[in-house]
Amino acid sequence: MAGSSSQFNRELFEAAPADVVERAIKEYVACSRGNWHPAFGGEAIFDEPLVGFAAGDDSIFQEYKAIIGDFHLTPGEALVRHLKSRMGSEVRPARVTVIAFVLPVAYSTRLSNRRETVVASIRWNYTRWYGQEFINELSRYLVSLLEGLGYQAVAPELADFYGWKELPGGLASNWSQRHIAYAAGLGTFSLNDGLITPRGIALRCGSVVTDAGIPPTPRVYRNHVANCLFYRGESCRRCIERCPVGAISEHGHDKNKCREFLFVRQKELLRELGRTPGYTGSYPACGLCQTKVPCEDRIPPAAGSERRQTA
Ligand code: B12
Ligand code: SF4
Ligand code: SF4
Repeated sequence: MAGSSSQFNRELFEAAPADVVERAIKEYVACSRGNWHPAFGGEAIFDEPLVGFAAGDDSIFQEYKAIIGDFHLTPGEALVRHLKSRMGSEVRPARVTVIAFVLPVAYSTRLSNRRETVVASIRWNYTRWYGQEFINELSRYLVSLLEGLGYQAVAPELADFYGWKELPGGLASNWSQRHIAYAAGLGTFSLNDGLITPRGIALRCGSVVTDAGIPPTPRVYRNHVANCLFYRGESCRRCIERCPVGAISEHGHDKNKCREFLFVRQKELLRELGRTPGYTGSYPACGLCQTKVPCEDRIPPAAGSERRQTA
């Protein structure tokens, strides 16, 4: 009777698909050991996630081809590529939905990074390392959940078609998680490029594309930089001041400078500071511009009501 029980689950899913997916993601984040910092007594890597949905035929995905580049995939293109690699032939799904999730970095990690001025804290580095492994695990879980219900699903960042392009302004992937999260109503961009959500800018994010129909989340923000104080004309420069290499200015974020710091200069600095390679783990991080800033854990309130981050 496996068929009828999966039919039953599918009926439950179809009655409230957004609620089922949001709950599944939140429960997975709350319960999975993958969301434990192995080196810090099993403390959580991420807090409760935000979840949003976008329709695959939303015109914003075509706009991204102009904003980012022609190589940036629409959700439909991502799913078609996935189906082609699975079935060998071109299958066009009748509907396409993107599920986007934002994982806010836990308080203890943000606090540790607030204290840093030169390189990231070890907790922040381990969040880049184990946190990304957890995002991959969560994405695979979501895919198998949807496939178990009889839908097609793919996590584009884990697919063989995922890649980057080296543009003059810096690296750009063919599946930008922040742009996907923006399309799914989860936040806006900022002066330092980071996505600012109701849970702040100190986060990591991910997404899955499926042929299940899920109503889209409305985009409530005035424009694509509405959550950043600088673009609201409130003269915030905190992320500029936090960057150890001057990669942020009133003209925005210099990705090449940031990247050079992350992958080259930082190594020398860590040696000078006497830190072993284990300090960064498998991937160097930084994120000083995402901590001890007014947008760290919230959409910053208007001037006058701002609570300055201490410690
Ligand atoms: C390449 C990359 C980098 C590069 C370049 C960063 C960049 N800005 O693109 C380097 C190595 C420098 C880097 C550094 C970091 N990264 Co990085 N990186 C990526 C990666 C792999 C791809 C990003 C990408 O392709 N962007 C595409 C380009 C075109 O986007 P963009 O230039 O930012 O977009 C601008 C324009 O589109 C513009 N825009 C103009 N007009 C319009 C109109 C509309 C309507 C819209 C929507 C936008 C728009 O707005 C944007 C902001 O200015 C993603 C993972 C992924 N697959 O998405 C992670 C990712 C962006 N990185 C992340 C993080 C956390 C970091 C670091 C903090 C390192 C760390 N872990 O400690 C730093 C932060 C640097 C910074 N201030 O952004 C997070 C983002 C978290 C956040 N709050 O935004 C991501 C999403 C990883 C993840 N899975 O969570 N990263
Ligand atoms: S620190 Fe200020 S200027 Fe920088 S992203 Fe946050 S709100 Fe915008
Ligand atoms: S991640 Fe570090 S180097 Fe890059 S912009 Fe932010 S503070 Fe500067």
